[in-house]
Amino acid sequence: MSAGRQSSAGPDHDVLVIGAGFAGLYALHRLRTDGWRVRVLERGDGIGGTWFWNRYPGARCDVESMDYSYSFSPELEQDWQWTERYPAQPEILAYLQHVAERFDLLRDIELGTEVTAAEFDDHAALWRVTTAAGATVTARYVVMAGGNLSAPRDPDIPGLDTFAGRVLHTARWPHEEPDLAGARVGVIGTGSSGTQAVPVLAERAAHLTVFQRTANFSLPAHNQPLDPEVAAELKARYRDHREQVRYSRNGQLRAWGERSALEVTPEERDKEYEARWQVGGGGFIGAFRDLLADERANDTAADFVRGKIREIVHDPAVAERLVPSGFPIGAKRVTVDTGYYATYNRPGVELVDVRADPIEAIHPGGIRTASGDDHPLDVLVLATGFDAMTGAVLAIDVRGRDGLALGEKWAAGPRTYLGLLTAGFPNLFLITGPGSPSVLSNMVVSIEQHVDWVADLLGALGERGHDEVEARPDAEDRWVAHVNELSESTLFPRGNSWYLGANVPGKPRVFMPYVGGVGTYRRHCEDVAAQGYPGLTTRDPAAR
Ligand code: NA7
Repeated sequence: MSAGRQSSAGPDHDVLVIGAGFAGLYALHRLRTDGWRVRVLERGDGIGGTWFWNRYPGARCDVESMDYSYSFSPELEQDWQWTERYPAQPEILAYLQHVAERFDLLRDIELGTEVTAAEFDDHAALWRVTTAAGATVTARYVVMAGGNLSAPRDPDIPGLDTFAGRVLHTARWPHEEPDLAGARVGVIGTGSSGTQAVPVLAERAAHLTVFQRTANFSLPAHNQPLDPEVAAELKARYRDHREQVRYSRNGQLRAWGERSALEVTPEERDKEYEARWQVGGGGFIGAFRDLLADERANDTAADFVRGKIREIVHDPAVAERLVPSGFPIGAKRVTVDTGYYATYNRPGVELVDVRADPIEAIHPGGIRTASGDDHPLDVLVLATGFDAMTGAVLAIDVRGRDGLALGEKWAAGPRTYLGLLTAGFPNLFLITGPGSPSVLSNMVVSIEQHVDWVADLLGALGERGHDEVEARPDAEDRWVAHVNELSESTLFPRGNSWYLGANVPGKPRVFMPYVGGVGTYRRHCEDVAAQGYPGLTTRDPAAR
């Protein structure tokens, strides 16, 4: 590629990348290889993004390790050895550190640098980016690689700041592991983070109280050491495998059932569910083609999991509290756990249903619920989730053409073209932004696809001699309508989930990810590029 030629005058950098997780690291590598002068600004004191911050006990990816890894380097994928079927947080972080060193990325990353504002200068066609330390840097292009689940949320519960013990958020877990021996620990939240942390916290604490507002569907991971022979066999055909993954439904090669759950006998159905339950992981939800489209089909899968919960949990009253109801399985993110339900059979583990008996207040000694019950605690763990998908981008005061604030433009929900650009904000790219498969996919696959698409676009722009690119409002409108229409044909919007912004008071309820599948989406993006980017306007610097 012959980029970088626009770099001689003007901005400090060709490209500023915000965030040094999976997305930022690959963006730096790819764009720098293409000849651009790239700088990465990262808020954390280390690289790794999600995996730098979410170091709570039990933190593990719910995508298998051989797939949750970069595909851009055949040598890297051959050299790196994963040790478990599902990678734990320390191993992912070690992998990213290896990648950063192997590709000499660290020299272009500024750690401990939080971006607070980014303003587009119409006249000069560049972005002026401000950091929390007050520094200003300029760049022609900005790549938002701050992650989909990186703006943690504290619960809005009175008295949180009066708690006398230690408060730990799963997404800001301390680097020095807290000693919980002898402690009475409370956990608020039973999403993926809570569900993964609870079994490990139960082993470490003297007493564990879990405060559950919504019972979630959780599937066993059946995590195990990765058999070196299985890994070697996959490595022998890794290139083909990666290619198939790129055009798959969700960035993982799963067997997606082609039958309807309603066209088979109850026995056949249960046999299929049981087989998938035994395999473990999220593939359960692909047992039949209509589980996320038809409520009656969905009920059969939900009932199967409810039966499993009742089987695993000895105390029937506790089991009933853990049985989810009121939303389809899969409409809220299904969690993938290791021994979650069985943890409630341990002595010293208590489940409080705060939907039935809401938390009234946190006080210095613990948590009091509306019924007057008091739960004394020494440590309070918040597994209360994130302002998902838009939180990290909107935490920055982003201003586009004519000073338009992104927060204003997205006041009724995020609007993007392909989840990659947003009209009125030239030269700004969103990696795995709302309107793309993002959180419904294997993130690494989607990240690589987005970074490559942006890099190819910048290359094409350079060839035209242009240095400004922007989504056309009409193309964006059509994309937003398409994304909405697709999600409305599924059960997803019925989940009241963070996919919809439902966990953040006041956040507009818009189903944010693209549900049409990773392969379909990729083909669409490829077509857009092959047709010369009809949804974009590009500009010649001479016209300024
Ligand atoms: P989630 O999935 O958003 O889970 C947050 C949990 O915290 C969920 O159970 C919430 O209950 C609960 N919560 C939030 N606020 C409160 C208050 N005020 N009171 C009681 N309970 C509360 O976040 P995670 O970190 O677990 O997972 C996020 C994603 O990261 C995950 O899906 C993977 O993709 C990785 P609610 O359901 O809202 O009733």
